[in-house]
Amino acid sequence: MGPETDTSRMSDTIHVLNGPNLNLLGTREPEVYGRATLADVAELCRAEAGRHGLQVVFRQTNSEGTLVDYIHEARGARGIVLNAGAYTHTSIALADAVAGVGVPMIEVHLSNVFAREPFRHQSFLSPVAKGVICGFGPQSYVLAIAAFAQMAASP
Ligand code: CA2
Repeated sequence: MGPETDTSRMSDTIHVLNGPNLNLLGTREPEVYGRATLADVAELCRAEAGRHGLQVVFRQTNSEGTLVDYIHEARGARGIVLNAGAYTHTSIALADAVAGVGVPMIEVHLSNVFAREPFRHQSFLSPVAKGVICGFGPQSYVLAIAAFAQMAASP
């Protein structure tokens, strides 16, 4: 087994980080974001991670600086699943934080941002992401966790 296939020393923790207003999920705009709450999304993430023997740290903040701190605190993790909300479209600080920690990050969105307003088509995070998943509602998060599990199995 070469070093690229030896997952024995790899962290089994994935940090799922959520940005501004995602605490409102399930309470408003169900036609855009669905009826699941953020607690429901956390549960789906934990269930998917558990299927792969992985742990989840699930966090949400409305503050850009706190999101930078959460990204720093994910140093050493297997991966970061990041829904930065509207900061996706504005934040160089978040992009720098992701590039700085050296942890692979998958950008996720509940909605298909490319089917929405043009300002949502621009992401400062996509260039520093391993990949981007959008448009599948809470399943976007589940797919990202499955992708990390699969990347570890066959990088
Ligand atoms: O589709 C996504 O996941 C977004 O990241 C959600 C952000 C939006 O700014 C991005 O363009 C796409 C907005 C999160 C706000 O979520 C709410 C949920 C329910 C009610 C109000 C806001």
